[in-house]
Amino acid sequence: MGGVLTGAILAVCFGLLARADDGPRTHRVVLQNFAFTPAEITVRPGDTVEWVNSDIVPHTATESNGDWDTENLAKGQSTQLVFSDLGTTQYICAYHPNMRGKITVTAE
Ligand SMILES: [Cu+2]
Repeated sequence: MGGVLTGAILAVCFGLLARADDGPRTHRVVLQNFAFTPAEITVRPGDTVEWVNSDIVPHTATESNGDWDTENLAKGQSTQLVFSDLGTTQYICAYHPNMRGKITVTAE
């Protein structure tokens, strides 16, 4: 009981600390059940996006015009890219083009 309450208070404190930290962040996108989760994310310039493949089949995260590409991600593999340019970028999985994701880079 006391442990649960302490844990909750600590969680709130860490949440506040995380919000006060203005440095670059890493946003994780999980590739699972033939979908990017979350499919749409908003990041700040300089933030990192990490894709983690939790499916048993390989996937990619490939920008729709080929501007960037994680290349093949096998089961359990992950890779990271840093996004610096403002704007919206859309991507698919090269093997399963019905998998769609969107990243919005904003300084707001
Ligand atoms: Cu795929």
